[in-house]
Amino acid sequence: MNRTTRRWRVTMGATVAGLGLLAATALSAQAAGSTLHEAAADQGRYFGTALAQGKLNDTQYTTIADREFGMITAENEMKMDATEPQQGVFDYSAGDRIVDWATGHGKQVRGHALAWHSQQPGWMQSMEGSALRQAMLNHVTQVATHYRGKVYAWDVVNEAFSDNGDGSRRDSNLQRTGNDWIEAAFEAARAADPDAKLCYNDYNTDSWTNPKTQAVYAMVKDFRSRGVPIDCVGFQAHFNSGNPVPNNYHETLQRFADLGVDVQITELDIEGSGGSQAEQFSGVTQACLAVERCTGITVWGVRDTDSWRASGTPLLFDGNGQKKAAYHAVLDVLNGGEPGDGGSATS
Ligand code: 9MR
Repeated sequence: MNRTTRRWRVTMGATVAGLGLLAATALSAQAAGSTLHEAAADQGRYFGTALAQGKLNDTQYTTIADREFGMITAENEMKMDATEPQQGVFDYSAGDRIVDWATGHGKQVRGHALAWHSQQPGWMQSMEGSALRQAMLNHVTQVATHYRGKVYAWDVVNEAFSDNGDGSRRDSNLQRTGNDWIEAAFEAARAADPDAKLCYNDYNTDSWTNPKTQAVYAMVKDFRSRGVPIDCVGFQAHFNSGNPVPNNYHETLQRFADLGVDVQITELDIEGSGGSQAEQFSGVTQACLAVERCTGITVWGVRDTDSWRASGTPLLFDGNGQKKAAYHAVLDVLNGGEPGDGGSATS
């Protein structure tokens, strides 16, 4: 029974018992999910955030994170430069701190990210060819093995497509090792951690008509048809006025889900403020709820001041840890039970 049903029954029961309208209203309010995590869980979804290990001593930060979120992504601590600072020398201290905090507070973890052109350690940046391919595969194997059993889903490969409008792969040292580097990374991740969901994660893949979206779709379709192990696609969802939530966002999520993969919103933030920001956050939330295989939403930070683009105030809590209009809008949609059409979310 979801919250909507329960609210209905609580309200009916209260009326029948003659408790009166006020009491019924109070019970109804109590029954709705009062946090993002709770309300999302009632919809069979998770609601998560990125955390930075350097802020785990900030009690305002951890209090909000503990109360509101059920899924944790390490903002930087599990990336290649953090986990393999020297070739063959692995450092899991910062990543472990995030994972320990998450599991200690009953949360799940999204792993981010095993293979990426960016945030490579210096030694890897200067590598190429088969030596780089081997080093990348060893990295994927070692890190996925270290975190085996602790990670719900991995961003196995991050941001491998270009933004130049022709749907091509992004040029990088990894891409130059051969077009099959992505599937090789997925195979290595599956062998190392058979139980984690393996995701491809990217940005600017929100509009169904964007050539980059189409190119990622074609890759996922190809992987599915050839049995390359891929379970999910992550949509980063970094929006601002120049890159608003598209009208066809729901269609994009649904088309990917129809390939037989889960879809997840992995790094959501929307620059702006007030009602217009709140409306866009609602639209994204509605779009996810409208797609059965959209398994959860992660926002990319806790307070506006924690954001990688803090000046755009793109998150759900202000710099004082107060809930913004966007927070209430997301919570209302999660509690609404009747998903709307994400296509209504325009900026
Ligand atoms: O939020 C992250 C920021 O602290 C780092 O400096 C930055 C370095 O590239 O990465 C940010 O996170 C990125 C994520 O890992 C991948 N998608 C884009 C995110 C925002 O830049």
